[in-house]
Amino acid sequence: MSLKYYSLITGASSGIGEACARRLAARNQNLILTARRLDRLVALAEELTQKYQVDVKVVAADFMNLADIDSLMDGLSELKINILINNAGFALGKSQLHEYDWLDFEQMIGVNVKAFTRVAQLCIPKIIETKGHIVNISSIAGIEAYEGGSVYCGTKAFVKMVSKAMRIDLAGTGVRVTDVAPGAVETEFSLVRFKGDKSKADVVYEGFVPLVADDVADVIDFAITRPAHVNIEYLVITPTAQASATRISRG
Ligand code: 8X3
Repeated sequence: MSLKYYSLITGASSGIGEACARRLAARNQNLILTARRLDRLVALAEELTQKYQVDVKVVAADFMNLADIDSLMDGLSELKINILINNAGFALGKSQLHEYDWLDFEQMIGVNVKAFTRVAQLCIPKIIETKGHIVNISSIAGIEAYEGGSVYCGTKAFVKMVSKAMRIDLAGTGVRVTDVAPGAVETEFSLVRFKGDKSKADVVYEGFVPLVADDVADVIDFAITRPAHVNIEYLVITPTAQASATRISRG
C-alpha cells in the first residue's frame, strides 16, 4: 500500500506539519510536502528519503495565492493521495479588533479559511478514490475566544465547523475526517504571531512544559493508524498545565 500512495501535508516546512512528515515517513508513507520555504522542504525531503527510502515530492506554494493551490493540485493529478494533513495556517498579531492591522486579518483569512477550504475541495475527490483520511488542524482557539484573538479564533472556529461538515458530507464514502485542536505547542507559531519578536514569543511558553510539535503528530499518527472502521472525529490536545485557552498554570 505504502509505495503507491502519498500523504499531502500543507505547511510542512516546520512545526506540526514537519513533525507529521517525519511520523508518516517513518511508516513508509510517500509524501508531498508543500509550504512557502522551498529550501526547508528540500532539506527535509532529502533527510526523509535517505532515512526511510520513501518518495518525497516538494512543491513551493504561497497559500495567500489561490492560483498556487490550483497549480499544486494540477501537478498531482497522476498521484494517488490517501492522507491529507490540512495544516497550513497561522496567527498574525494579537490586539483588540478595532486596533488590528487589517492586512493581518486578510492574511489569516486568506490562509486559514480560503486556502484551507480550497485545498480540501480539490483534494477530496482524490481522497474519496483511496478511501483515505483527512486531518484538519484547528485549535483550542476555535472553541474559546480570547483577548486579542478575534479573527484568528474565528478562522479556527471555521476550520472546526467545516471539518464537521466534511465529516457529514463524506459519510458513506469510507473517508475518515479528524479535526485536531492543539493548545500551546512550542513551534514558530508565536514567533510568527509576534512578527519575529522572540522575547514576546518566549513569554507564551514560560513557566510550564508546553507541547512540542511531535506530541501533536503522535496523536495524529494514532488517529490515522486506527482500523478503517474507526473515525476519531475531534481531539483537543493541550499541555497538562493548560486547562483552557487562557488558563495555564505557570510554576
Ligand atoms: C494555537 C493556540 O491558544 O495560542 O492555535 O491560539 S493559541
